[in-house]
This record gives sequence, structure tokens and C-alpha cells, in this order.
Amino acid sequence: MTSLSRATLASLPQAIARPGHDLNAVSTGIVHFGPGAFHRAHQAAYIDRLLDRDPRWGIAAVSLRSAGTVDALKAQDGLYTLAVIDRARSKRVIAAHSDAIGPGEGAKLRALLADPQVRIVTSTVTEKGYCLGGDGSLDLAHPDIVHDLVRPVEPASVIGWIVSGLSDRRDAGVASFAVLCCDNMTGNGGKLRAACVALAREYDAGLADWIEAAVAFPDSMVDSITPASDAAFLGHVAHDIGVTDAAAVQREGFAQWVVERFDVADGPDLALVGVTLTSDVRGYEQAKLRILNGAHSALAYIGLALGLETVFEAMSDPALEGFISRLVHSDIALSLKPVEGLDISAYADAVLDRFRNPEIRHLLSQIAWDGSQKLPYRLLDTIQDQLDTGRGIDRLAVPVAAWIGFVRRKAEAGETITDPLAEVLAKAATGSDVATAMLALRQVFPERLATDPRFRHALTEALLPFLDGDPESLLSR
Ligand code: CS2
Repeated sequence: MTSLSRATLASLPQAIARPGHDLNAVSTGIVHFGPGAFHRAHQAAYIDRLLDRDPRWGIAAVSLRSAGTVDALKAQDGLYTLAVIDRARSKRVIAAHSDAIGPGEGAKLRALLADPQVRIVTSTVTEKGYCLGGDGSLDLAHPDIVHDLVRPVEPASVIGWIVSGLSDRRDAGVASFAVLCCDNMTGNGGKLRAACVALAREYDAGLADWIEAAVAFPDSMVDSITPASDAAFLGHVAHDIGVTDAAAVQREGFAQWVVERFDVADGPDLALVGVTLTSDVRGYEQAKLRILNGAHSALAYIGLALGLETVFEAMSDPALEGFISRLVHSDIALSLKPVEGLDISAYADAVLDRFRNPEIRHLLSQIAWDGSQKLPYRLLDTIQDQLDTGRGIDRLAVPVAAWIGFVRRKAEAGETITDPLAEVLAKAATGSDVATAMLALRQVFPERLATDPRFRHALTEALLPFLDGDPESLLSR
């Protein structure tokens, strides 16, 4: 079977929506790090619509480590199918990528980052891709950062590349690009700014000052549930479109992108395609991270302990569903400050309803990846805020205990988990005093929380049923 490409586009069945713009007119205006499924299903779908109105914002997709997606995009002229899997289903070909850059193409990436037409650099490299330590600041001892300090013009990390791109622009007198982080971290733009400034500060204080003064790093909130593209899904797509598509992605109908208003000369008008630009993104960001992602991680670790496989299955378990609903409405929602224009309780209901989408097969094991990186933003911040206001945390301790139980079960079974701290976690979770060993991990638990006797007590209590194989007993909380 031939694959999707410009040459085969015309032969697709009528039901598959085609790009609305002239593919030859598109030029690169955005460089994006991390062309994974979430980027292709979310940001690229917005930009694809933007290109219908303004061809200057093609995306150059960059993958620093793995060649797979970049090779697939190259082979398919940047085209792929977006399947929207919801009560109403649709398929559309996305043509948002004007270029793709893989490992070993550093010279090309450097030239693009210096190109005055590139006005924004975006990233979805997941939490671990930013080389941050447990306190959210750049980890100068991270091997990639150690490398970038020695060889700043041939960096290994995203941070290194952004700093080197900005350095080249400053030297050439080219206006800086804006840097838009699209990962699920609280204050994502501020964290990325601080990391870039910290790296620059190590070898060029003038550059660090310039980045601080001249470069916009807006915060953003991104949202759309995007299960990984497995072989079965790719098979369905090939069947429906009549050609193969190695870069196809699937997502729910709902998509939201809220960006802090930022200044960049001659930048794209993202509001044209439904991106919300606001002066206060923090409230949205926190609500989404704590409610959606917090509940997701809770469903994942508790659901896996109960032998469940998908979010839909987990939400169909009455005891677990009831527990998650109380966790969201009676704990997480109370930790949030009011957000103008957002009814938090209605938002929480809408999120839980999205989890009940029967069409989406979202694996709990996928959400369980990288727990050490996700838990601080998704659950631990909430717990700290609840403790600070004197509220109880008995329910909130359950998903944290479930995560520890998950790490322990996997370690005992000799399976390596997907987590940058996999080895350290496995060691800590298999000792005799699990709670103490885990709480000692500063990369995960901040000092103040780890040493709070109320948290230690709640966690230890919640951990016992997981270690004894009786997690159901916690769900009546
Ligand atoms: C999920 C997210 O995999 C995960 O950890 O919680 O990818 C989630 O589906 C997205 O943030 C939804 O916007």
C-alpha cells in the first residue's frame, strides 16, 4: 500500500477533509521541539487552520533524540490524518508542517532558529525534557546540561538549543523569537524562562540579561485527550483513507489552548483560530493541571491496582468513579483560587464527563508514565495548599500511595517503569520502610511537604492497603 503524501492526497475518499490552504505557499514561522502525538493532534491542528488565513506560520518539527516521527513526516510531505474520536467522529488531513528536523541535523536547526521569519519556538517535550530539578529550576548537574555548558553551540537539550538560538540572534541583531512552552507544568513559561536564563548565566551573563529583558516566555494551558497511536488505530486509518499513514493521531473532540498575552513583533494571530489569549493564564493552568491531570493520575495508579486498563473502564467502576468525583469536587476544587470566567464545579463535571467518552481507549499505563515528574504539579501542590489552609488530606493521599504501590509492584515483578528516575524509585519502593525512603526523594517531594507529620501520617495510612493488596477499602473515603 502506498502512503499518504501530496501525490496521494487527491485520491483520498470524500469523507476525509483535506487541507484548506495551498501547500506550496506555506513558509516556516514556528520551530517546534517534540513532534509527538499531542503536538500533532493539538497545536498543529490549530496552526493548520491558521495557515488557511496566513501561510507564514508553517511549523518546522524538531526531534532531538528519535528519528521515527520526523522520518514519517518527511516521507509523507508533512501530511498526516487527525481522527477526532467522539460521539461524532471525523477525519481530516493536517498540513501544518513545512519542515522536519531529526537527530544529526544540527546545522539546519541552527540556521532555522536564526531565521528572522521564525517568530515563535514552541515545545512539547514532556516535563522531563526541561532538565529541571525537584524545585522546578534548571538542574545544572543533568548530563545534557553538563554537555551543553561544555559545547554551547552543539547542544543536547532543548534548553541548550533555545539559548544557542537566542545567542545567535542577539549576535546577528535579529529580533528574538517568543518561546511558548506547551507542557503540563504550573507556570510553564516562567519555568522555561528561568531555565534558559540559568543556563546562559553560566557562560555569558550579558546573554542571560538580554534573554531576561528581551524574550517573551508566555505561560500556557493546553488540553485535549490524545491516546497514543497504536497499531490497531493506524490500521483503521489506513483502511479508512486507503493509504498508509505512519504519523496519524487521534484525540477527543474537545481542545483548548489558553496562552498568556505576549509581545513578539510580527507574530501569528493565534486568536483567529480559537486560542484564548489572556493576561492571567495561571488560574486556567492550575485548574486544568489539578483537576484533569490530577484525576487522570489518580485514575491511572488506583485503576491499575484494581486490574483495570483504560480511563473509560476506570470511570465505569462505581466505587472508583465515586472516589474520583469526591476527590475532584471536595478536595481539588477547594484548593483552587477563583478564576474569572471559570465555574470550577461545572469545569470539573465537564472534565469527568470527558473521561466517560466510550469511544476513546486511553490506556492507564500511558498516563502512569513519568509519575515522578507529574505528581508534584498534579497532586503534591494541591496537598500542600490543603495543608496550608488546615484542610484534611486523607483522600488526596490515596493517589500518591497508589503511585508508590505501582512503583513497588513493577519493581517486584522486575519490570522497568517509564520514568527518568526509574532506578532510584525502584530501590526506594522495595525497601522495608517504603514511606520514609520515598519521602526522602527530594526530586519528587519538596522538603516542606515531606517533613510535615500530617502528610507522612496520611500517606503511611493510605499505603498499607496498597501493600496488602486491598486498595478497594480506600475507595469509600
Ligand atoms: C495525561 C495527559 O498522559 C497523561 O499524563 O494526563 O496527557 C492528558 O491527557 C492531557 O494533558 C489532556 O490535555
